Amino acid sequence: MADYFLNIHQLKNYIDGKWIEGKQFIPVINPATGKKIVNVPLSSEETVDYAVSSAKRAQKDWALVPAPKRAEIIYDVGTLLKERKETLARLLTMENGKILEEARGEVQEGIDMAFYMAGEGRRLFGQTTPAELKDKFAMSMRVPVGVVGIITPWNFPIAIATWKAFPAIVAGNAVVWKPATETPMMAYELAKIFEEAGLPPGVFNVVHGSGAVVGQRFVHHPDIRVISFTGSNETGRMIAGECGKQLKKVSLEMGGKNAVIVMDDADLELAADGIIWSAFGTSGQRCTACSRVIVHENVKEKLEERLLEKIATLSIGNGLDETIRVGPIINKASIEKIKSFIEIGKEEGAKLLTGGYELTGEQYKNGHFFAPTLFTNVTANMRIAQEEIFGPVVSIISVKNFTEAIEVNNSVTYGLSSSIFTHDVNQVFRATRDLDTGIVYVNAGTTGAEIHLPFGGTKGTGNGHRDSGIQALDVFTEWRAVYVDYSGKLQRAQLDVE
Ligand code: UN1
Repeated sequence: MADYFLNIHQLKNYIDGKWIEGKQFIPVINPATGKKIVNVPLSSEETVDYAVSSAKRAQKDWALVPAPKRAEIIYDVGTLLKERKETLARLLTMENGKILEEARGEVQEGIDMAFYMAGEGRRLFGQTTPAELKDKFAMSMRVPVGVVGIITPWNFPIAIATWKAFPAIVAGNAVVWKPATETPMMAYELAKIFEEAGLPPGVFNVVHGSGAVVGQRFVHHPDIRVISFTGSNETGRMIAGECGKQLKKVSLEMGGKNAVIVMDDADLELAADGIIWSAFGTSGQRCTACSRVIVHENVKEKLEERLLEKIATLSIGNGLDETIRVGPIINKASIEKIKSFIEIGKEEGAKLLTGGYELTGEQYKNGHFFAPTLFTNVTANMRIAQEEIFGPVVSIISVKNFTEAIEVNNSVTYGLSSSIFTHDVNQVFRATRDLDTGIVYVNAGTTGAEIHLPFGGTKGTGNGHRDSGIQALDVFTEWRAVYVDYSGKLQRAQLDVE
């Protein structure tokens, strides 16, 4: 792997099929070791404008390529991703920190998305429907929107980009992508793959840089007709406000405060495994991470014992070491945010069961690591139970019954993922009806969404759109209604009723 970096010290933007040098740069730091990986450009508004004009030009021809042919390129992209899975996973661990096993899983999401969307090239179904007049044909069809702006976070640097870019491209759009500056290597690799797969220049473009410059320009550029964003609630609201003024379509996915509910009939061993995996996997830095456990009071203590036993076995360190179960936190600012929530939890009167501190020993000194943390005796309205911490911190809230469990789950402003552990079939169906989240799991943790189902949530998690699944196509296409009158005379809808 060391050799890999000898040739690249500085990443470039990928625009119109060309690699464009940047002018200003910031370093990309491995969060486990503190070592610099590469420099990433901080691009200007002019660079965005260049990318958008290239995309606009390329999109005209791309939209005329038959969808099954467009999809063949996505299929080839999937094949290349599959061939390079291990290299990509290692790079991903280096730039993001997630353990290798999870990094492989994330690359696999991209591979799955490629093959799924490649199939969509031969579907992209519209509807035919009877017309109300004689000798008249009616149908609806999807048409591309034009140039799509994609803004993605550092916590899933490749999977989320594929959820957005692949459906957009299969549907006949051109893409301009701003990856997170913390994790630009996946963008570099994906651009190379698109180039090798033979995607025409300008259909897929990468512009590195900050949200304040590149992201802002995406939002304001009149020729970007759709913004698909995953990131913080605060930024998402700003984007939505601006896009609203411009009547620009915008799809937002902005995190969660996801809970696992454990009822008193649950398999506690399984529930504890589900909680550990979804709370401390990716060090809790997932939109879908479990950050609340809502437990029936009868089994609270037993569950806590099991969680403590399991936490004690978690090895923390550099994710490239295959024995490690929990990797680093992305950067110092995130560590500070997590620490501040530990203080808030204590002040609010929650009891710290384990963790609550940054790891500082010799092996941790150059990176950013935080101990898996459990708070108990938390009440539903405490800030630690309401706000997204984005780290390995779980709040345990005890409840008296099922109804209260559902109420507590739904008491947050987010609505991404939820889970219930129970064997009672009535509770299972009530929960799937009443949990106010876009994703519901039964007898599994809150993470692990599959790419052929819609991903997204209710309330403050989004604005009604979904990533991945067939539903992603609704973000990247307009519906067109088409009427063909073959009667040879003027027929007037709604008037010629006889
Ligand atoms: C995210 O955290 O933004 O369901 C995405 C999951 C993953 C995707 C998470 N498949 O946890």
